[in-house]
Amino acid sequence: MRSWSAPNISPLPGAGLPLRLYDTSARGIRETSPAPEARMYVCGITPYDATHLGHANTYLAFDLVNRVWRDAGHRVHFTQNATDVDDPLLERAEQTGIDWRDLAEREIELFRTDMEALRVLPPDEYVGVTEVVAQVAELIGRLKDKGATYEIGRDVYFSVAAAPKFGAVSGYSEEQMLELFAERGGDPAREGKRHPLDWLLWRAERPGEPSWPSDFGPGRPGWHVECTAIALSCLGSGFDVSGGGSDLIFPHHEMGASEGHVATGEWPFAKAYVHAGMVALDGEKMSKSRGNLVFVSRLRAEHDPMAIRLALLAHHYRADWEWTAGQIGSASERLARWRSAAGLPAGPDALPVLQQVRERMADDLDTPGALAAVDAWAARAAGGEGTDPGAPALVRAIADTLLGVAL
Ligand code: 5CA
Ligand code: ZN
Repeated sequence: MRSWSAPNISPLPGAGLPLRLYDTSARGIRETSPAPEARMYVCGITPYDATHLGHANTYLAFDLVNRVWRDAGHRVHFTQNATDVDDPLLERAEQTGIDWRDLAEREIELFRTDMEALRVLPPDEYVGVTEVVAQVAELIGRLKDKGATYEIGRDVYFSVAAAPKFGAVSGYSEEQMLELFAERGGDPAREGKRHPLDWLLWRAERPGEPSWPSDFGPGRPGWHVECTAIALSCLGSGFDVSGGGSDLIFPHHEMGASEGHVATGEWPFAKAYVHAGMVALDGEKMSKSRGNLVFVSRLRAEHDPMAIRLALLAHHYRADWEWTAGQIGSASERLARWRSAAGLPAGPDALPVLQQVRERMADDLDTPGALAAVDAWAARAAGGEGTDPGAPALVRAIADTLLGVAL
């Protein structure tokens, strides 16, 4: 499908540093060492409601990965899906009387507008699952050929017993896995399963539900296998970063990694699994199912999108944090201070700021540290320090290129 428009990026002098990121599967910070072309897959939205600040926070984190890699001289091959057919989407469509296709299209379009406003670099491939059902079915066929699947009625399941690396991504105990699987769309108690953690690959057609033809009969893809199929076809296995929010660690990324492994015989499926923290509102994770949401589109009606971006960047991407109304006010004030300083005819030398921002960002995307470096420069410039006429333009370029904030 159509992606969204790319913002301009100003070039920076010199080259950025190698990016270190916390890799969930390594349980520590590791240097990413991509080939000249870095490959990243970021799980996209299930488009049954508008983009909320939690989504935006997650997509900004991976936008920073993209920007830091580019600054370090890499080309970036970036793929994202949209889960445009799935139970929650079909349920919402049913409740609201809107055709599920129209609902998905409308929310995907709003998501594009939100991403554009927040200056998130677009993926090279933005893939709706409904566009690639045949490819997903083909991957399920490969898993079947490896003896990793079985059927309950006409539904096809992946057998966890066929996955030797299962557990390597999350490191969770079986007890934790069972709890999370039940919470996050799994069906541990279904009758006929060989193991409670076996997961659905293909859901056979049910009356009134959309379906596509396949070798296993008409139906639609299960959740995890869609991302595995899209990542494999666009990026191949062994890509650099698989990304999403921390609620995707298990089951989604765990199960996807095993599918990729069993289908290709190659491990790891992704070299690093990177997860953003959860944004909460009123003490609970912001989620479409709970309905405790702050929509990016609504916030945009009243605030500069660059202030929204700065409000999110003020938190480290891996932190879990709670949105409060005051944060947009502080971010707007910061934006005003930066704009005012970056509009001065001169300021203190900004090359040290470039070095500091590069160092902070390469260190597991330390955005609070990066913002502090720009704050310090802006305060000095506002105090009349420095006579470098090129400094304000360089600070604008740093904010733009590395932080995605247009001043
Ligand atoms: N379509 C699937 C991924 S294939 C999905 O999880 N969609 S989603 O719309 O529920 O979430 C989209 C992304 O936003 C995921 O990476 C998810 O981890 C992240 N996300 C959802 N809620 C929050 C939240 N409250 N805070 C931070 N990130 C969130
Ligand atoms: Zn996904």
